[in-house]
Amino acid sequence: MGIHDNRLIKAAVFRGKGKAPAIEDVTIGEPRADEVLVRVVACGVCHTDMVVRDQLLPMPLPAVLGHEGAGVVEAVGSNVTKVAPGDHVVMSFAFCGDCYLCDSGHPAHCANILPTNFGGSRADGSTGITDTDGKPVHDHFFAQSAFAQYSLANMNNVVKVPTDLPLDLLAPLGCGLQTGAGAVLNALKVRPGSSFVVFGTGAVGLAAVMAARIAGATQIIAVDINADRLNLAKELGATHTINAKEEDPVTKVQEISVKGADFSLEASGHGSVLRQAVDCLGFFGTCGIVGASPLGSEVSLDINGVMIPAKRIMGIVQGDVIASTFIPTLIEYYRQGRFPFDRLIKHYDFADINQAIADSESGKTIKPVLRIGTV
Ligand code: CXF
Ligand code: ZN
Repeated sequence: MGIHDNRLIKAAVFRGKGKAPAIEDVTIGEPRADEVLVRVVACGVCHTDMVVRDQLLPMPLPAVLGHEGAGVVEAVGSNVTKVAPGDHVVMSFAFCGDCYLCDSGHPAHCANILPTNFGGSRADGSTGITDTDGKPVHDHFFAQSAFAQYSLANMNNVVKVPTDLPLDLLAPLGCGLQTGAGAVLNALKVRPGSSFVVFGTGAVGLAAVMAARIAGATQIIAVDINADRLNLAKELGATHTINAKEEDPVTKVQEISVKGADFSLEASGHGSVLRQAVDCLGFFGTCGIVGASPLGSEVSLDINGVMIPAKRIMGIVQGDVIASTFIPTLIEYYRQGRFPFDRLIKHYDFADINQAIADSESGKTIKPVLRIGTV
């Protein structure tokens, strides 16, 4: 399907705090000089979409969400040279490209990460989407708003991908999967022979398990309260699992690792779990935080229990990766059978977006991916 002359497309519009989206007819504008118009083929559903729907991370509504989009480049602005019409792309997170953090190779920790991803518009306040009443709809969520047939991405956040792999497989690489894998391989730099514990076995946590095996960790411990997911974690590389409903994970990790864990990753978004992820570390152990919590969430720590064993706590956004190099690496691991992330995915029609969201929230589906268009 080509874009209609009047640029009328379908998009899932989130109109109120906590409310389910509805698919509406909206109009999308032309790409600006630094933008890429992408015909969206698929988009993953990530926990952060729900966090924003519920306004726990505020973004102005009504808005088109969706930030694990993948599709085919339809048109590019005059400054864009890295992709051309017809290219297959995965869209990832937005960053300003101008601040000292972007300059030092940490675009996921960009000083403008909140306005560029959650501002609900371009930097100048304009949106590319209007509803049937002619009113602007907030967009540019993660510079994509990909729960829609077309997306206005930025040249910064499109990653060219091979055309022989399906876009409805590759879509979630742009957020959840690179977050878990990047945390292990890039931020924590889990060492061969080390012990690694992940708290939370959603898409991020399971990506971390697969990455810990790639990194050569010899103890890979998955903690959750969902027995099915713990079984899947074992199939994907966990050497041990702990059901936190049945056993105390801190005691159990200390028993398994003897000296305490070298690395832990908090991927559940709960403060009480973060405390466990710190408590289970050994001397010089590092705990990474990737679970998104409501703004203002706090946790208490045993100060001497952190200081004396020289524990480290590391905040990690999007695995602190450069998406344009890390996503192709994950694709190579997939081809080699070392990162079988297809095991996490269940596909839904775009029209069933609310079922996909419900199945994600109930834990029935690990990574819902919406099929929005064809190649
Ligand atoms: C977010 C979490 C908050 C900062 C930006 C990235 N996660 C994406 O799903
Ligand atoms: Zn996400």
